[in-house]
Amino acid sequence: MTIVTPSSASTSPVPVDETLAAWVAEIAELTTPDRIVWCTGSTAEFDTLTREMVAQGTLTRLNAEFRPYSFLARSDPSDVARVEQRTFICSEREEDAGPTNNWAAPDEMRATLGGLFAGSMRGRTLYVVPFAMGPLGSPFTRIGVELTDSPYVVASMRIMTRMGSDVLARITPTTEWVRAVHSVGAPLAPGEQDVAWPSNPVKYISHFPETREIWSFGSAYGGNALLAKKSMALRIASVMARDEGWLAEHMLILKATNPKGRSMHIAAAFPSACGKTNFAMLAPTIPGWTIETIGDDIAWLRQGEDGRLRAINPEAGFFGVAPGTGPSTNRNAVDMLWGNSIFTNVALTDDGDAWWEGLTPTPPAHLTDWQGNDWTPASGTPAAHPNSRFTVAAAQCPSISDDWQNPDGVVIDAIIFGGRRTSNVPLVVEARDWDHSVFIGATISSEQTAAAEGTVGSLRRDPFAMLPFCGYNMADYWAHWLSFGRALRGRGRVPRVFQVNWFRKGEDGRFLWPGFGENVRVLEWIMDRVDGEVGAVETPIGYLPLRDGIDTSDLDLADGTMDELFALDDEAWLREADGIESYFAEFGDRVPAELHAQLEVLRSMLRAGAEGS
Ligand code: GTP
Ligand code: SPV
Ligand code: MN
Repeated sequence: MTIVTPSSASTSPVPVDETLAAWVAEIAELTTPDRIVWCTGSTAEFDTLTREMVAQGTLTRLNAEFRPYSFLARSDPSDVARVEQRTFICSEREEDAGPTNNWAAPDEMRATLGGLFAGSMRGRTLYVVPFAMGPLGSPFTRIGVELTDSPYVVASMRIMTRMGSDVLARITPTTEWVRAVHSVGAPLAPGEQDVAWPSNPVKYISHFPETREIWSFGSAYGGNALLAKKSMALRIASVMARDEGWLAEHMLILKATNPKGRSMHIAAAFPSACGKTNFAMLAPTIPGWTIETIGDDIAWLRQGEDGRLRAINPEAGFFGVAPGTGPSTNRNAVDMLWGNSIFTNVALTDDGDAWWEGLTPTPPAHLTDWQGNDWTPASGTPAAHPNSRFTVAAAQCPSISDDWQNPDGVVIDAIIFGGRRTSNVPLVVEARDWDHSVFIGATISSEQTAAAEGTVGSLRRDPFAMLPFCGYNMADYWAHWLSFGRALRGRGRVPRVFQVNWFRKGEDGRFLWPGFGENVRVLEWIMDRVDGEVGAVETPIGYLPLRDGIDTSDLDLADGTMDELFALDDEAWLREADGIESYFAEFGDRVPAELHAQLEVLRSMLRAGAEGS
């Protein structure tokens, strides 16, 4: 850790690019921190930071007997999730942000932020965090620098990204890098006692896509504050990708190998807290299958030299949902969390370990809940916050693939879109062709989760699982996907596309499908379809498995469950079609003609079906 005063910002451990040094000095002048630290990314630095946070009360060290080198952070109760209403895309023109983003004029936003950031780091340290998204040296990789006054952010960024001196050394006058500024917005007066989780009720998560800048104020929660992740690797990167002909997506990447030894790589987009981490680490229930993990949240995809679709996981760690993670749902995640982990807003056991709903079949008799209160099973509230999270290095995952850092990425054979739908959407359906795939992605709706502020359970459109993360007009993003497919078709192979829904419920309100490790049964069908080994039934919404097309042997399903999972209600789908028409209308004439055409195909097939029956 190199400590320098604001006036000598260039005295860093490695030579610093002059533009970077000047920018750090400029931000320091605005935010007036007491000191500046250039982060090296070393283990010693991480150790110092976490010790300081323990002393300060931000972190509690977990009992090393159960969870070595691990910590619990309790956030302010008002700073537990992404704040979509406070997230802005400040493009020059409002129409370039589109109707699904909050827009603010760049000049106005700069003026607002200038006021908020003035003196905002007083009494604190400004950390300079150089980071790479993607393996160093890969053609996919992009660099950024986050300036933050939160040591929690620094420690998390060290786990989640490749961070420190190696990245700093790569920043030269010709390097393109993303500028990201973050402040918790809680300056300290001289001698003022700090709180455990400083934050500010006023929050702004602002993006300037044209200048590739990010300014985040008031929150230290992951998605609002680890700016490499959603802000850079999705919102800013989606704009870079549009301009440069690639894709930045909210997708996991996995490698599946079937008992015949056939392997495929699959990328899947599910909305926040809809199962990406779990699917990426799936422990198959059918013998002979192997699933390996490449990424659990973000994928960057491009056409390789060979014309094939290739993808990397730009991250280096997992910031995963804790509740629901247990030995029977996600064994790999439980095992990877043996140590070296930061837990945020989970409960604390009396012997100093972490606990959350779903970790064990029954809760301990007594806990300290995520807000630091006594808790017993009779309390009637969750002990861990529903959006409590773990932060852990990807390398600790037992199912991590040898290829997870392959600089050339892995070849993607199939893409899956998913969502959380109580009704209507079948367990799995295959798209007819690329245009239909984009139509499916564009019209996905999903029930909202605790990952963002809002009403949990309310159904909303979440196109490509990118609603909160697309840095430009969503209709232009659909057009970009269409043209990306044309480019693939021109030179290589277009991956097959599927939609899944693990969350359909029966009349009793229970999930019809067992999910988790049993999802391998759906993967099996998908792989067999890609290889042309099984037939399908054509329906208005795409190709469905033949009767008994999904292997359900040894599954304890109630009679008629598979019929319910695939039941197609034409009337309900005609209403969906009306909903899609109104949705498209929100984007005016920017909606690609191909998508209107797909809507008409859907309608006419539904009407023909309704007449035929
Ligand atoms: P983000 O990190 O927010 O992007 O979420 P994610 O998509 O990685 O979601 P994650 O895998 O963490 O799952 C979120 C919640 O859904 C957890 O509580 C899981 O236990 C639950 N879940 C995941 N897969 C399944 C499944 O197949 N069936 C059911 N019923 N629940 C699931
Ligand atoms: C999500 O909300 O989709 C996440 C968690 O992956 S966060 O990084 O906080 O956005
Ligand atoms: Mn996510």
